[in-house]
Amino acid sequence: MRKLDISVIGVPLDYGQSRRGVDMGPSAIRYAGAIKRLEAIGHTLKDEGDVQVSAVEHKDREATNLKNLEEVVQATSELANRVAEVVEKGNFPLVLGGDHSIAIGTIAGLSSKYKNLGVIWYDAHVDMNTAETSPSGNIHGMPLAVLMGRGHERLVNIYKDGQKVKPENIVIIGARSVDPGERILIKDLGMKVFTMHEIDRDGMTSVMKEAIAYLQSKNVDGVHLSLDLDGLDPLYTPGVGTPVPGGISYRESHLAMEMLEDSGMITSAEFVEVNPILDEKNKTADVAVGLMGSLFGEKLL
Ligand code: 4U7
Ligand code: MN
Ligand code: MN
Ligand code: MN
Repeated sequence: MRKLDISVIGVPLDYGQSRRGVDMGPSAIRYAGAIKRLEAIGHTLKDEGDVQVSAVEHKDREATNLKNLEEVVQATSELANRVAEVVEKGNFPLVLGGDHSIAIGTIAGLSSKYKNLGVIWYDAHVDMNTAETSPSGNIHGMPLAVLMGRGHERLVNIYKDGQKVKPENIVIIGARSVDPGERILIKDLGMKVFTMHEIDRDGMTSVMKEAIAYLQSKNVDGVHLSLDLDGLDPLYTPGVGTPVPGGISYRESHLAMEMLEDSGMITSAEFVEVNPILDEKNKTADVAVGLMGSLFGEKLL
C-alpha cells in the first residue's frame, strides 16, 4: 500500500446551489474523524484549513443567469492556487466540499502538474449544464462542462485559460438524472458514462474494471476522483441537496473505492455535497469518511 502525504483542504462553499447548509460540509467531515481515520492507515495528514468564502453576496452583479457567479469565481480561484501548491510539493490533495462547483477549482489547480489528467465523476448527475441549458442556474450542475471548456468564460478561464480535462479522459459513474442539454453533449462528445443501468446489469465489479482499464488506455498521468455523495442512494446519504432515488449502494461504493485503491491510480480526490442540515445524525459525513478509509487502503484483515 502507498504511504501518502495527504493535504486536506476544506471549501465551505454553498453558492453553487440554492439549498444553504452544504457550506458546513467540511466541518461535518472533519467531525466524523477523517484525519484520524487516514492517519490510522499509516498516511501522513496535514490539515491546510479552509479556503475563504465570501460571507456576503455581492450586490453589483453581472447580468447572467448563473447564480452567485462572483462568489464561485473567487472561491474556486483561491482553491486552484491552493491545490497547485499542494501538488507542486508532492502531496496528495484531499478536498472537502462544499457544493460540486468546487471541482472547477480543484481540477484547475491539478492542471499545474497533470497534463493528461483522468477524472472519475461519481454522481447521480453528470454536471454538464451550461448557462444556456441549465434548468436551475446553479453552478454545481455545470462543473464538468466548464472543465471541458464549455460555459461562462470566467469559470472556464480559472487558474489558466481554457479546457482542463479532455472529454475522453472522463468516466462518469452512477448517473440517473440527466438534463436534455447534457444528454446532447454526452452524445456529441462520445463520453464514457456508466449509468445505473450498466451498474445493475453488469455489476459494480465489472463497471470498475472497465473504468480503470479505460483510463489506463488513455495513458493518463494522474486520476482525480470527484465523489458527489448523492451518487449513493439517499437511503445511505440523505444529507445532500439534490437526492435521486435508485442510486449506488453502500457496499457497491466501498467496493468501488477498494478497486480504485488496488489500481494505485488515484492521485487526488474530493468529497462534495455533504449537507449537515439535511442529514440524519451526520450519517452522510460518516459514509464519506468510511469511503475515504477504503479509498486510502483500510483493510478488513
Ligand atoms: B450536483 C440539475 F436540473 N441538473 O443543473 C441542475 F437536475 O453537483 C441538478 O450533481 C444538478 O449535485 C446537481 O440544476 C448538481 C437539475
Ligand atoms: Mn455533482
Ligand atoms: Mn449530484
Ligand atoms: Mn447535489
